[in-house]
Amino acid sequence: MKCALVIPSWVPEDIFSSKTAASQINYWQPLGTLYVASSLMKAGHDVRFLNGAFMQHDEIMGGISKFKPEFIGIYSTSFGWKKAMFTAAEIRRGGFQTRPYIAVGGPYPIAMQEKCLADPADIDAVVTGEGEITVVEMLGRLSQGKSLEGVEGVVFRDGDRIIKNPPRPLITDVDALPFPARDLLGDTNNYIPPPATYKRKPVAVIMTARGCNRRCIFCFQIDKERKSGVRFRSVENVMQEIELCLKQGYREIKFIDDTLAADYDRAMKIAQEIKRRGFDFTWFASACVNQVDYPLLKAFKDAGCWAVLLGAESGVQRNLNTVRKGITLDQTRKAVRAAKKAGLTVYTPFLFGLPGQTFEDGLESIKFACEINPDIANFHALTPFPGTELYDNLEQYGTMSDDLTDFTYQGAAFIPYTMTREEIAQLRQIAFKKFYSRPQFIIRRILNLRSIHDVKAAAKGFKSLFWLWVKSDVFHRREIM
Ligand code: B12
Repeated sequence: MKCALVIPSWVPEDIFSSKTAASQINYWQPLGTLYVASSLMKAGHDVRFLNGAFMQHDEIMGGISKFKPEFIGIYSTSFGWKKAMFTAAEIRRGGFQTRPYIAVGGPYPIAMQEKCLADPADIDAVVTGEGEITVVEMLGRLSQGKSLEGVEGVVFRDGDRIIKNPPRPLITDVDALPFPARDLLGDTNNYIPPPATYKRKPVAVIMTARGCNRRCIFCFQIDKERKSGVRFRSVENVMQEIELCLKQGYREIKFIDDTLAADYDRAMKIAQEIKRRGFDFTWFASACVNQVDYPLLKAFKDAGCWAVLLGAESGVQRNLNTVRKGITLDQTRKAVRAAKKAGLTVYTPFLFGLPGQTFEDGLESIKFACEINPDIANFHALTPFPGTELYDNLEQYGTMSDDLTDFTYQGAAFIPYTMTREEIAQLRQIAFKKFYSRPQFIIRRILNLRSIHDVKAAAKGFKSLFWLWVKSDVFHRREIM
């Protein structure tokens, strides 16, 4: 069958203040959709990928009318749902000779399931979990004009009935999955992370394991109950994907595992194998602060890793406990120190608007960020994504925006009972200003400039800093353009 996989059109200003978008925008490869694509291609289907991160809506519609797909799969986050529905409605208005079958997938449909089939009836089905096997089975049925009855992991429209099939069990043999179809990406240089978070390009994204066995109340996971823990790919399988990426010309890899160190020995093995095989690429990984130590981080460094993201989230233990982060402040201090000693650039995200967090707690977190002194700190606003414990028990924690386009970590979607929306925006402004205006930070940043790219990244950072000093409401709810 002819299949089009679509990420609806979006622009950075849909998410970020135009004043800071340049230093914040992230274009990691959409791995999930590329996994679905490679499974469809392996099953013999003709697949096109239309990524709205780099295409206007009309271009997407033009691509669809030219290709005339029989099946259209639309990806959606919560932020992207309105755009997904709009895209489906536009396709229906397109009046194609053969009515394409439209299915949606991704974080929002996985969380909302049959609710995604509420009127208007533009969307035919929802893939309610991992899509690789499910979508191939769906097309097997559709190509024979058969019903989707019994296909696990699908909710579908049958006339005016909505049929909800049992969920598809999570894929355990992750080694068996074909590697993501990166060939469908077009110009790979488009897919760059935020300026200060990569060294070389093009940058590939790899996920060496699926899932997380932590229970942070704000984190969306396909495996909501964390019943399957972490599903690891073999080190050999990961090495083969790295090798393929290097053959495809990638020079940097971002490992997007929620934590690459979920299994300490395996993480050490991955680093040692990269070194032993002499793979020439730089890489960036994320890890939980109480899963790493100096020997492991040094092994990362020796294998080409230049930066590590350590999820600090807050500088107040009570706040960390409320969101069940499962770490201590001392573990964060120790991990940041060890990473610096290993010569790695340290990146720590913080969250404001945590349930129970007060404005004073927020100021305490900013103090903590300056104390541990990472190379890069980001200050997000907690977002109650559907499918999370926070979302499911919202009234226990605070209030939520009813505008899905606010679900972007940028500060309008969730307000704890202990703070106001204004205070969250104010804290983010104070945090970025205070952290990035410290003389020691500016001197270190200038002394660490090693390439034109570093200078450009620093320039974008200082431009954002300039606006943070000039404008007092950079993070206040963005006026709808
Ligand atoms: C890579 C990534 C990105 C990339 C690419 C996203 C894209 N597809 O366009 C970039 C950097 C552009 C991005 C941007 C954003 N992201 Co993002 N991102 C991720 C990340 C880190 C990895 C996604 C991934 O590849 N996972 C691995 C694969 C295996 O899982 P998967 O994507 O879920 O895919 C499976 C299923 O969903 C399904 N599936 C996937 N695609 C499709 C498509 C079809 C048609 C079908 C049927 C099925 C299907 O099958 C896949 C294979 O099993 C996730 C976190 C995570 N660990 O998943 C956050 C995540 C998806 N992002 C998130 C958010 C909030 C955003 C932003 C709003 C953030 C921001 N401030 O910029 C924007 C919104 C962009 C948009 N257009 O909606 C949230 C979404 C939560 C929610 N419920 O809405 C997540 C879950 C992070 C989190 N934990 O909070 N993101």
